[in-house]
Amino acid sequence: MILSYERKYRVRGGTLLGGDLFDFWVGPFYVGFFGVLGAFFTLLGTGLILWGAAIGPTWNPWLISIAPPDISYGLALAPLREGGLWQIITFCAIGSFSCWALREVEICRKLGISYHVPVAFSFAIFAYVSLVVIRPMLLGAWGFGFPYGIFSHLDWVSNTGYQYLHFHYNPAHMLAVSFFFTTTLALAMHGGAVLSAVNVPKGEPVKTPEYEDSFFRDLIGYSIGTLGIHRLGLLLALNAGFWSAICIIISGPFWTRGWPEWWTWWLNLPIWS
Ligand code: BCL
Ligand code: UQ2
Repeated sequence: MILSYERKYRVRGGTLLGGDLFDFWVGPFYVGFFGVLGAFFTLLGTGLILWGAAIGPTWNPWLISIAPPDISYGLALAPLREGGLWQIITFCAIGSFSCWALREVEICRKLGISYHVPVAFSFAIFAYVSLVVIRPMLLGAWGFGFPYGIFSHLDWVSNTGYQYLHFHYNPAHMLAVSFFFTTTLALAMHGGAVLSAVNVPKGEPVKTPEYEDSFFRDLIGYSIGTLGIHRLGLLLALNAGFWSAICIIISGPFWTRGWPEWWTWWLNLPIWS
């Protein structure tokens, strides 16, 4: 189904690759070169996960896992059953996520809007790439990537965390966690503010944004404003993903001991030591 106003926004051009060739829609979906290439990566990657499950020991969805190669393979390619599958699946995943981001860019260009959404998604891609490419390369083996499985990736996070004794002491992890929590606080406040203003008795006009400003000025003497709350939300969310990526990249490549020990510089400041 196509909405009445949609035709107006279905304009030619704005493509980065492929020119007019893939410049069409299938139902509500814009396709584009990156739609076609992305679908290829997605189908191949998903197919390989299914194959990996089929040659594995279980079909229990909680236990299916596709592991990276042993550390002894270093940064070489491994045989398919020895982590090679994981390597191709990782390649497909990055290809698929990148195509998705570039398809977002093409849609932005068609509409003449800015690139905030693809920029935001690229922070999520960065966090994923930090786990399966950047950190493994800095440590010298694909085996440092995390396994693709529900329980197995949880085990990886736990094991990796305890390798540094107490991951809560990782300063970048502290920032990431705080940004995640603040993001949910901001979204809850914003969702609540908007709903409270539009939730009027039947037949009455909804309240204007001035009511939202007034609510927060009455409460805390400050309103960040209707545009401002969205800027803040984006800033908080991007920082959550960014500091997540940093916290794992520095664990191993730049700090090999327990994270509690990192804080000795602070404990040893001449002010109190
Ligand atoms: Mg910790 C990481 C919070 C306790 C060890 N930890 C994280 C971060 C986050 C966090 C800051 C994971 C989010 C992230 O990377 O997003 N940890 C957190 C909290 C606590 C906590 C809140 C808590 O105690 C309350 N952590 C602990 C304990 C340690 C510990 C103390 C274990 C014992 N923690 C670790 C380790 C790691 C973390 C080790 C990490 O490696 C991880 C991290 O920082 O990773 C970067 C970023 C988002 C992504 C990576 C998602 C990317 C999405 C991609 C691009 C798109 C996917 C598309 C999808 C496949 C499509 C689906 C299709 C549709 C369904 C149709
Ligand atoms: C606001 C505003 C909105 C909002 C919200 C606020 C009218 C509809 C939630 C209030 C936000 C503030 C005071 C910032 C809070 C700071 C952090 C770090 C959570 O003023 O303008 O628009 O939704």
